[in-house]
Amino acid sequence: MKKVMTIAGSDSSAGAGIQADIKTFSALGVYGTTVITTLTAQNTSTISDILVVPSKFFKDQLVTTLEDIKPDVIKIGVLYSKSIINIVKNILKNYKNPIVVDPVLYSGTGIKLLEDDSYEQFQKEIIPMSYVITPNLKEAEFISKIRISNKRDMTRAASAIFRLGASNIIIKGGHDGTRDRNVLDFLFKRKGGQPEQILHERLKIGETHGTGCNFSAALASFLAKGYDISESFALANSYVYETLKNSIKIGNGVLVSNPLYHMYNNSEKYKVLIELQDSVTSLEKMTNFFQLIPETKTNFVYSTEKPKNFGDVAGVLGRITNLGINIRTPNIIQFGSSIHVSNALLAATKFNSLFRSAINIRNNQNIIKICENSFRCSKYSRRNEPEESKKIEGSSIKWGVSEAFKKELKAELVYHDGDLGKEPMVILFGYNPKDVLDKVKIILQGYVKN
Ligand code: PXL
Repeated sequence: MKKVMTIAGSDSSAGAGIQADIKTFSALGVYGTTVITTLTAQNTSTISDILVVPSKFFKDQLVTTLEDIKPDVIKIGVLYSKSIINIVKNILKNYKNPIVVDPVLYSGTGIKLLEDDSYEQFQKEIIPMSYVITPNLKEAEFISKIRISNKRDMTRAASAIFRLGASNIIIKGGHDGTRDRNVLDFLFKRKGGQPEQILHERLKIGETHGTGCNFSAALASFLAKGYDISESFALANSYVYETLKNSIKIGNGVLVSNPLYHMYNNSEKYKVLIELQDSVTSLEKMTNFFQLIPETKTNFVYSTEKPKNFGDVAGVLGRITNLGINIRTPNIIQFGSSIHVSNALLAATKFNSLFRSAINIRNNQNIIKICENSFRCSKYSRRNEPEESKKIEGSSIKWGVSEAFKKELKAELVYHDGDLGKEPMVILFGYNPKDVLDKVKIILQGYVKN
């Protein structure tokens, strides 16, 4: 496994600093070691106190960790004091792998994270060690002493920072405080050429906490994995854009960016796909299931926890059909592939948030009789649907399922008897696909006997 060391401050609110770094390293599959410079007492609105780690102990952390675990890349964040800067410089002076320097001067909430009299030392000792330095616009202005209001200023600022000894410079446009629709980030490379730029639409989420740390930690991770500086810039940029889009409201202050979003989201979605696939396979093997497939065919869906929209509901692409007694499934299970049954499930979750799976089956008198004897059922009539709802594709079922649950909050099954040109239908709900399959089996047992 590739290894990245972060030398940075601890953030008790866990949005920035060491905590942001370790989340980012873990999400991107590299091993992170953490050498702590300062402890901050912090929340999403302010930093109330800062404790600088005693120099001797700081040095012990750095030396002991480095002796044993050799990082492929080192990331430097908050250093805070002259004494820490000097230790970092002395210990790392012969270190050959890339060093990513995030020149943190202030917290997003405006608290100083580098002592006034330490900046000179930082500029003299740390900037020249950097393989890449990642200032935001304000930091780039401070370091270069150039006010940046256009691309020419930006290029002049980069030249000034190169003169201080940086090898590559990434200037992040996200914090520029303007109302520009888009955000531009630039990579200036030591070897020259036009700067590389990446443009994103500005997210309307206000100030966020942790983004700068996530970016430099992601950059360090991609460099450690062997991507070059341009590739790492692009990859870190797109990663951070996602973490920003999925920022979370964790306290009363600013939003906190969410570097674990990809991991949670993808692993949960993966589990949903596997479980649904398993149950679809079992369904294919149920000898008599073909008798329950309606004219308009069946879909079988399963959602992530608390689904927000179709994108969170997996289903069978192209539906489950039958050819005579044989069940046919295209064997492609995808998120967003069902409209009607997903809509039914999304409506049902508003009344019972534990429902995550659903299937639609044929509605005839025998089936309804068995259902009414076995489950809590509720019924709606499509004839009562308001005109406005009829006009929107896919909204009938949402309306109907909601009506049915309003009548019977504990329903496990909802049906309607059709309308002109609309086939009558039964929709079964369950906590997971196996739960739905068990209900299907009960119906099938009664039905086949008949
Ligand atoms: O986002 C910069 C930063 C870095 N490190 C620590 C911080 C902050 C911002 O608050 O607290 C420890």
